[in-house]
Formats: sequence, C-alpha cells, structure tokens
Amino acid sequence: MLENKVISIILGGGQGSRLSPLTATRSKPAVPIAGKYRLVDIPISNCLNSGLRRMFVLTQFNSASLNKHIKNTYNFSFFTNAFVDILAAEQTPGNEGWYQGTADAVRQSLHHLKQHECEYILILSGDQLYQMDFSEMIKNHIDKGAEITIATIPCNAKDGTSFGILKADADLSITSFIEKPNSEKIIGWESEVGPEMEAQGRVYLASMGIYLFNKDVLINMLEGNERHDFGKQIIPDAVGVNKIISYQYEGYWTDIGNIDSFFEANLGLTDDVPQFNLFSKHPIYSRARMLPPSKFKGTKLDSVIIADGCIINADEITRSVIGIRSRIGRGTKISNCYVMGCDFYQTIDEISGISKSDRPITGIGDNCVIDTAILDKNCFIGNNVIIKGGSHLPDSDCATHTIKEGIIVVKKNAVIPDGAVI
Ligand code: ADQ
Ligand code: ADP
Repeated sequence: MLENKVISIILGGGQGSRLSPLTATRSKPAVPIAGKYRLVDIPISNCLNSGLRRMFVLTQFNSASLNKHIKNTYNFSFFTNAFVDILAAEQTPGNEGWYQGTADAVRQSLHHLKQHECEYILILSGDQLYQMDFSEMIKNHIDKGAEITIATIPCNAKDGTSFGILKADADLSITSFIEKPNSEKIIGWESEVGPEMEAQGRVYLASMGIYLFNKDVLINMLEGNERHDFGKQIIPDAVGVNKIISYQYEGYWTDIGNIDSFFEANLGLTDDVPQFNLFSKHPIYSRARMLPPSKFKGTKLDSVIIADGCIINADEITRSVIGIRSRIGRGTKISNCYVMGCDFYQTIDEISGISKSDRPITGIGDNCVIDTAILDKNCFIGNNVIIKGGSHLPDSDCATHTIKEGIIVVKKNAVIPDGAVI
C-alpha cells in the first residue's frame, strides 16, 4: 500500500513576495483560488486522489487562516494513519530563523519526518495548478530502481528560462541539469520529446519541481551540509552521482507563483473547456462551509464561475470568478475579474446602519465598472466606483491597491469610497 510507503512534503512558499499583496496577511498556501479553495488544496487533493494520505505543509509563517483551513478540512478518522500537518519555520536551539530555501525547509523538517515510517518522500510545490496521479510516478520509480525521480514536462524556449531544464538518455536517466538557463544558455538543451510536443515547439524538458526521493538518499543529501535549494544545488549536484529518472507528464500544469499567472490561472477556469478541470471525477477537496445557494437578480452572466453564498444583482458579469459570500449591487458591470468574496455576512440591520454612514457595505456597490482586477476578501467597494486595469498602467502600490502587470489588486479589507476611480 502506497499509503504506508510515502510521505509528501508540500513546499508552501518562501516569503510570498511575488504574490503580494495577497500574501500580506496570510501565508501563501492559504491564498484563495477558484472562488472557494485555497492554493494548498491543489497538491493535497492530488495526493489524496493518488492514495497518499500523510503530508506535511512547510510554510514560512503560520497564519490563522491556514491553520483553520487545514484543521476544518482535512479531518481524518481515528482508524487511519492519515494526517496533514503544517510545519512553519521555527526557531530551535540549532537554528535561528526562516527557511533559507526549499532544501533547507525540508532539512529543518527532517526531525518531524523521521518519526514516521516510510520509504519514499514526495516533494511538491505549493503553487502549481495541475491534476496528476502520483501513484504512476511512484510505481515507475520503484520499477526502474531509481533513487530520485523528477517529474518533467516539455516546454518551449521562452518558458524554459523560468525552469530547471534537463536531458535524459534513452532509459530516461537524467544526464544533465541546468537551473533556469537564460535565452542564450538554453540553446543545445533540446530533448527528444515525441512528435506531438515537437510540433508545438515544446522541445525542452522542464523540471516541474516535483521530486520523489528514496528516504535515506534524501536524508544523506541534506544532513550536515549547507546546500539550501533543490533546483540550484541539490539536484545539479546529484546528477552523475545518484540514479535520477525523468517521469514525463503531458497534461495541464502551470506554475502560479506571481500575480499575472495567478490571475490567468483563475480566469482560465471560465473557458468553455478549461485546461484545469474542476468538474473531474477526482475532487478538489476544500472546507465544507454549509453556505446557502447563490441568488441572482437581473444579471447577464457569460463565462463565469460563482461560488456559494453570493447575493448578486449586477447587470453583467463576464469572464470572471466570483468567490464565496460575494455581494454585488445593481447596475454593476464586472469583466475579467477574480473577486475572492467575503468571510462574513452583514445583517440587514448592519447594512441599513452602514448606509447612513460613510463606509460602504461589504462587497461591491451599485453602478460600478470593474475590469481586469483581483479583489481580495472583505473589500468594501462603494457605489459608482470605476476600477479598470490594463497593460498601459505602470506598476504601483498604495494603501488600498497594488498594480502589477496591468492587473489591479484591491487589498484585503480595503475601503473604496463612492465614486472613486482607479
Ligand atoms: P521555482 O518555482 O522558481 O523553481 P522555488 O522558488 O525554489 O523554485 O520554489 C519551489 C516551491 O517551493 C514553491 O512552491 C515555493 O513557494 C516553495 N518555496 C520556496 N522557498 C521556500 C522556503 N524557503 N520554504 C518553503 N517553501 C519554499 C523550482 C525548481 C525548478 C523547476 C520549477 C518548476 O527549482 O527547477 O523547474 O520549480 O516550477
Ligand atoms: P483569509 O481567508 O483572508 O486568509 P482568514 O481565514 O484568516 O482570512 O479570516 C477569515 C475568517 O475570519 C472567517 O472565517 C471569519 O470567521 C473571520 N472574520 C474576518 N473578518 C470578520 C468580520 N468582520 N466579522 C466576522 N468574522 C470575520
């Protein structure tokens, strides 16, 4: 049984600066995605759907939302050895601070890991959107007698500069590896990837940052040295020393480490046939919130995902993801937006009290126009507000919002008064 042989480690993020301001008050694994999930639900669900039930989530700082989410979602029966445990960077007598990198994060967690029996350690990134059956990769690893398996995906030259690129021999043993080569250095790193991938120009084999290690090999590699990063140090150093196998994956996979890719990954879910299929036989697990069904009045919807518990009176919503408990007022038009929703409802009394004061009620008011934006949770957007992103806008940051690559990110709890134009 795989369940007893493998422990998964989910790398829950460095300081999360590329996803800021979404990571300003929460750890990266807790960032909401697709209207009702959190980033960490993706790798956890992939593990559960692959029959792997023991995992650690490594994160730089512990946030209340991450703890609550994990505690309320992944509740296993007393009669299994299953667990999802969060390990936040901690000060111990032997170590003073943050995880110095991905390998250092795993090194600092070894004392927890060693308490559990297992033969293999599966290391996963916490910021990728994909659905993969790890049991096939593990079987392949065992059949081939590998010490390390790296999941790989064919990519084109432009994308290749953001990834570890490798070459493998006819037996799929990895013979060379280079971390994030620039556009000159990548020349010559082409691989045989099959005619279909070649036709798409995807001739470079990229590391997906998904590694399967024999437990003893991993412990030997990490203990007693200063190599802090898998991509930059541990993997390149192991090539030619350990038996490393490439496991090629050709399904949908995307890295969602920055605002632009996070935005596209969310909006991509509204496509006619989305590359990431939420409507699959293999569920994405998340917290069951017991919210009421969403309610609409007079709204024209086109390519929209709407989570539970929303009250929507908007005029039009196009190519957008609308998160839990969103409230959107009359006459409002929303396009190309990820609205994360709200953590709470206001009562009718609260709403009528607020309408007499200066602060808008939660959600989005009447007659607003919002385009190319991410609205973090619990925003208070007044009436007649215009928020229009676009590639002409320079990057900037202020108290209520940040602009990155033309996408306006309204910060959590931001109050945008009536008539504001961003
Ligand atoms: P990157 O994704 O750029 O490349 P990295 O920044 O090290 O590598 O992140 C890997 C994962 O670890 C991410 O989920 C990240 O959030 C997390 N992480 C980073 N620092 C961490 C820390 N200190 N503590 C805990 N978690 C941390 C890697 C490989 C490439 C490969 C790409 C594929 O190095 O070879 O091609 O992944 O995306
Ligand atoms: P995030 O999802 O942004 O990471 P948290 O999960 O930490 O944030 O916060 C969400 C929780 O906080 C909700 O479950 C809710 O109970 C609580 N909460 C936040 N703001 C309010 C509020 N104004 N009134 C009631 N509950 C709130």
